[in-house]
Amino acid sequence: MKFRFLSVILVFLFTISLRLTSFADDGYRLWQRYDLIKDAQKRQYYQENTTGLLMEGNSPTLTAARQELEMAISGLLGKPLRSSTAIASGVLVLGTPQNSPVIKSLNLASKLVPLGSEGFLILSTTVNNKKATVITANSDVGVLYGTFHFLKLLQTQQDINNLAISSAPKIKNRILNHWDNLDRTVERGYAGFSIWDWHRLPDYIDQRYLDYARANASIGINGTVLTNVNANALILTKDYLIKVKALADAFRPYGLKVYLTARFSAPIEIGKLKTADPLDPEVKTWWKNKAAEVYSYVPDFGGFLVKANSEGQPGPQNYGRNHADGANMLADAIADKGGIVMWRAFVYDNKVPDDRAKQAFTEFKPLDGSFRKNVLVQVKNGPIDFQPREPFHPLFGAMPKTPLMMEFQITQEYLGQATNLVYQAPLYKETLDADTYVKGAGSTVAKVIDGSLHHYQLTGIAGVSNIGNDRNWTGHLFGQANWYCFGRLAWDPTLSSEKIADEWLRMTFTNETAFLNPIKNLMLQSRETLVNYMTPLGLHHIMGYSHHYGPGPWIKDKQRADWTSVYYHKATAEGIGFDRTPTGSNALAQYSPAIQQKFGNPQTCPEEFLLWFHHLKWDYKVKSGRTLWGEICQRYYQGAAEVGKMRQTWQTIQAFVDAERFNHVKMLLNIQEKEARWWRDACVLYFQTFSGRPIPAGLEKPTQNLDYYVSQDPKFVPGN
Ligand code: BDP
Repeated sequence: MKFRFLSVILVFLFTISLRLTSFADDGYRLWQRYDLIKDAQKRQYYQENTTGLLMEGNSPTLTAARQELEMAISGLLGKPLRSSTAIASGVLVLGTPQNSPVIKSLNLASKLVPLGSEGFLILSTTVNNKKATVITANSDVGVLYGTFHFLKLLQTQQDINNLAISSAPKIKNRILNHWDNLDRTVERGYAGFSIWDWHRLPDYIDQRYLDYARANASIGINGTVLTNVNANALILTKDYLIKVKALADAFRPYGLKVYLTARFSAPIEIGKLKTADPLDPEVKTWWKNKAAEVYSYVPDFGGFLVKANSEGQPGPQNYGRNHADGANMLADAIADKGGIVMWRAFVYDNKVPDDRAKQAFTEFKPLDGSFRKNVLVQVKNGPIDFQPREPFHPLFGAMPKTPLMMEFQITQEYLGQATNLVYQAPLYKETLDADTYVKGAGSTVAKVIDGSLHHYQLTGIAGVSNIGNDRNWTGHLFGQANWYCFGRLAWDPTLSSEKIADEWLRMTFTNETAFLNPIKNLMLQSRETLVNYMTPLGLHHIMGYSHHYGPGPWIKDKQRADWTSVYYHKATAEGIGFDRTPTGSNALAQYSPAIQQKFGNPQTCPEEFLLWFHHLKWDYKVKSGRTLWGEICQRYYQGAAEVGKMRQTWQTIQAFVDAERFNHVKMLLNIQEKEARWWRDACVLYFQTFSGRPIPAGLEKPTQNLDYYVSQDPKFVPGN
């Protein structure tokens, strides 16, 4: 009897542990989880609307769409999706008017034409008096995008009757930039090593490559630059090009084009030429032949991304030529193949005795209009370098005759790397929605880069990837939301941060509102929280030296002044901040008069940019009525305290998340809180040495003294 009782207990415990392990989840599936919808009624409803699949084409792209639907429907609804050969009630009809006679018979041309080569249409309709859902487009890849959109409706449990969705991307080239080296280290990568396993390519096609392509297609990303902007010319040799071809072949069905970074000195390094001068005929011929070779492996190769004459990279200026000379030479080499050159404007030189924030504008503005038609100038969102907050880059309001491409950083180099939860959509939106006033009010950065303001034909947006070979892809599970939101905003910059967070959370975790509400708020607040504990009120570039991890406002006396912190905060016994008004560097003059007027006066300058543009006395009164010193302290403490609240909020949703993912985020929030307090204490103590004022009453005292924080110098920070 006793034995039986014991065995019943054992079986019970075993079952529970099985259940728990089956709930455990390492995050590999991203937002494409397709777990059974628990609500039987909802399942029934979706089943009635997905009774079969009528799809006539069988291109690799349509096959990918079919496979995705089959996998998703059987997961979400617990039943296989059968192929239909005829219209039955509730059938899904997929295809283009070219490959599907049923779709052709619906005469959708007037609706399809405006959607271009990538847009899609999802329609609830009746065919032969039978209810059907049609997913169609002008191209197979449009159908694939539509398929992912349809699946999102199921995953986020939306109504799927009466659908009349038409969607087309607002920006043409939506591209990830991988800063991945050929030895598989990733510059500023915090999620392990590179996902490109060059050693085993071309013969070994890791399942990850396909899952990567699926994930990108699901959010409309249509290009990937495989290699670091600090480029290695070897990628352009035959040994590597055959590997590049293998990746391109794997990605092609998903509409994902491959691009490479071009090292400007490649003609010397791998071509044995004496020069890389862009005007030298031999150099031109070398690149033309090289391009032809690349296209012989990858016929739909996208083109080159180039970092030139920046941070020690070679470029046209080595030969007395300018950026347009360099970009145009490469552009000519690939123009007849339809390739593009993305030429980066991230240039600054410590030998130039001018505010670093001004230098890109100074170099590029005079070149407006002198680039070839297939060149995009790729500009970082702000004029310094992916700081937690920067004003928009002044070039966005200054190059009406040159297509400008946005460069955001998805990897969190300056945003707590992969230990901090920071949802970046609000950062991206802040830049996209910023008004350049270049053609009067409403000339937003988004309208510049989507081409609508200056009628650019060629448009683009890039995100520096946060992807590595960690099981969960991005190191921090919530880093996935940044990959996701980049793709969604690249497709449609007008989407709200809130809507994107909602979609991502529903697909990644659950549709339960008791989970969604608090965690969505947590995400939406997270970026401002980080700004507060790192760089409040317009402070910038005060992080640890070189690895950029942790606080380092005391960094000075390095090989380059523009890589120190004191260059940027300019704290003295009188005050703090970088004067970029006419009494200082006058970087403000690079913006339109409306902005100059507003930002030039500390009283009207948005407080979030106060110390970006102004050097102010410690006793300067800010909007809250506090002194500047008091406000700086207040923000640092508030930021750190908010991370404590994030940690508590996460604790309240435990019931909705599997143990593995719950604990992953929980442990990282513990780390984030420690780091936020580290930033707070280090910065407040350091700035106090200038302000000479006490930490306001009511705020807890730092546990260590300043020397302790200054002596912290972690040695092996990833991504460095
Ligand atoms: C900086 C990074 C550096 C990059 C550089 C760039 O610290 O690793 O190479 O940007 O964008 O943010 O070229």
